[in-house]
Amino acid sequence: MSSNKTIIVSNRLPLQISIKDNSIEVSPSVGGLATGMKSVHKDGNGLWIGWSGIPEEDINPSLLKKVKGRIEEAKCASVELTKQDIEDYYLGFSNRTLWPLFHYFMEYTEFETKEWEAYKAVNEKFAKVVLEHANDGDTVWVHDYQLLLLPELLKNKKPNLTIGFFLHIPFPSYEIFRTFPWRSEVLTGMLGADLIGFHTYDYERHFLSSIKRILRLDVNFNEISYHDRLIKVDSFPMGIDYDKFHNAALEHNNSETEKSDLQKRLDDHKDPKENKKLVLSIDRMDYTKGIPNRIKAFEYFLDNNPQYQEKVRLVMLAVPSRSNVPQYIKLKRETDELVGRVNGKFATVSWTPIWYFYRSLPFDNLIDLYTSADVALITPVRDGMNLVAKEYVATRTNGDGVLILSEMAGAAKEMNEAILINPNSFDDFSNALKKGLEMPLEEQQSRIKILQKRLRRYDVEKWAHEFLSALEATKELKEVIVAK
Ligand code: GDG
Repeated sequence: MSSNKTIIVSNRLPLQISIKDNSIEVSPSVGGLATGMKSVHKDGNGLWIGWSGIPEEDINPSLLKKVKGRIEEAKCASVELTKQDIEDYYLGFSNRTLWPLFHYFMEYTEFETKEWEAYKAVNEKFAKVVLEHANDGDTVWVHDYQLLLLPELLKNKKPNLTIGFFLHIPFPSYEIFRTFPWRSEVLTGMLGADLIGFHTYDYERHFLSSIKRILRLDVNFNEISYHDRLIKVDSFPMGIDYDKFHNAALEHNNSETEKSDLQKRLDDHKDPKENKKLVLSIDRMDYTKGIPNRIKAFEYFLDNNPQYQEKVRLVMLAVPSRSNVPQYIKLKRETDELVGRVNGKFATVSWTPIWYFYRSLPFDNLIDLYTSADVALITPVRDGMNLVAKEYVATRTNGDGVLILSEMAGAAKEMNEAILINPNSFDDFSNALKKGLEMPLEEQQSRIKILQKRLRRYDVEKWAHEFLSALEATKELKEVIVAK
């Protein structure tokens, strides 16, 4: 039996760590990535490397030793980051440069040399920890835009590692990417991987176009020749933990399950006889998610369809995110003002058009929202994939419900049975919402059924498995090249 191991690397470890009065609590975090990786990570030889979420300065050396021990018990290893690293590499270069640039927000993109230097230094910190744990023959799967340089740093030191890289956000078109001062360094950083994966074929195409035009490398279909190596590029649309969401919804709909307070309030507004309906949106509070546009479009809809006033409520959950980056502070202010304006304009004694929550809710409440929504309004202006759209569909255990989805989300590529819209067009928006609210039950059911079938088949475990199988196959490619 091979003793080679698989190492997963991401900016954050899949753990919630809290320290109070010298006592340490470690619990697993429940994000999509952690779920997808569960079987890979639990496997005898699995290891996950990332930042613990606690700045180096906040732990004294003896406590750090204990924390590291606890992290090790969870089959993880931590990369230590200082407050300055977090400021310059994470909040700075990752979230004020790469995130806006890759989501086509040029006006928000800052090019700061100091932050680029910090980004390089932190990628080296990650490389150091990975190299301490990785042996020749091991497989390393690197995740996302915070670690674009890591594949090359690893490959240079240990060419016999098999390295995969997956980008969870869009890869922008060449015309955007060419504006980036460190474009060549980032591309060669990624080329340390043997397999590079994206959510969609379009992101893959954009990446290959930049490889050809910036690095002038030979690209043959989806293979890049680079020095004496062949690098594979492919798309792997990420799925969700379908059973978890579907089963939670079944449990929720069971008449014996006690209703939460939130559920009771949601029920208050729903009344099919009176045509009273709930429309739902859930996102991180991020400018890529199109929140202000959605509120303005909802106002436009109510203005143009007065018969829906007092009938339709938009329940909008915006989860706090990166709330110390200036553009996020501005977005929060704008959202608060717009919600206030629309509610002030239309509200009556018995109806508030927008129910706005700025917080994170526990999983059970998330299920309350998904199962109660007649329509889900998922309208990012740019989004790598968007898992919320998929989770909504998975919870529709009665087969009803309508998904309105932005064409700008990667998920739109696999979810043709949703009502797809251009989120920049208020008319598109308003027509889609009217169509969704009026869609006959049979049509809802036939669309949801097809979507569910697809999501159930290609869930997050399958996604992880397909990526790793394709990565494994690159080893054979390597052997053929060596044999030549
Ligand atoms: C990035 C890319 C890509 C949300 N609110 C609560 C909560 N959530 C969970 C949802 C969902 C997740 O957060 C959000 O995932 P998304 O995919 O929608 O968005 P990003 O965070 O921007 O993720 C994205 C993804 O990476 C994966 O590759 O799809 O395009 O931007 O799972 O359920 N969970 C709980 N409470 C909340 O209040 N418990």
